[in-house]
Amino acid sequence: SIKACLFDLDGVLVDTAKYHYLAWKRLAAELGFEFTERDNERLKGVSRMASLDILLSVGGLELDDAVKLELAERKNNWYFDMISKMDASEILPGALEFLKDCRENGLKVALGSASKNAMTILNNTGLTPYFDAIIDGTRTASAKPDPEVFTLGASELGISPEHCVVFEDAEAGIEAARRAGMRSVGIGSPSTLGAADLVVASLADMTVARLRDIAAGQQA
Ligand code: G16
Ligand code: MG
Repeated sequence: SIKACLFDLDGVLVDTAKYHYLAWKRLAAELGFEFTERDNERLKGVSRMASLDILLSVGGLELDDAVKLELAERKNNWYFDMISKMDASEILPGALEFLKDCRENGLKVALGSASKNAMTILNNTGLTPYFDAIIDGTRTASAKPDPEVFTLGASELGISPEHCVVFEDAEAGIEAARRAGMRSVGIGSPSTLGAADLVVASLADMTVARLRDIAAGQQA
């Protein structure tokens, strides 16, 4: 049976990907090359420094660690300015309703995000009170597809992995759920998230009743 839901943040509950993209694009422009929306797809769910490495490879640049840290900080300052202006209107369709549905049905709720800015986003959008546990990029050593972020979330909730479902928009996140021994629901397209137990276009297509049907179906 399902006792807990663990949510990725960016791309599942809020659309911060567009702000990450604007900030990375600006950094690329300052470094003298173009960074397309298609390039940006490769950064989804990836940590800040790993994202920078991908961006620099697009521009054919190799820089030393001190310079890279400075560039990542510059990008994060622009990004932080943008997320500082976020409010509840930027919660993705169906997300708030599904979080409420989970709580009303007695399911535990955790966040499992790679972002070090997760608390700012949760507070500005008013989502913080919906979570029993919050695991973000400030609390983990290994990034997805390593299962750490979800394993830590489940243990903080006191629920064993086989009773957990992960909601993710990134392939690396679905793989992290699998390695954690948890079920997963992909938010997006089956072409990239085919490894998930179920794929839906958005949380607007999700209810706790439907989640329980799927879990029951898998046991049969
Ligand atoms: C998010 C985004 C990634 C971003 C990462 C780190 O992860 O999907 O694009 O690079 O966080 O973010 P920050 O620079 O704020 O620490 P998630 O796991 O919420 O999808
Ligand atoms: Mg994501």
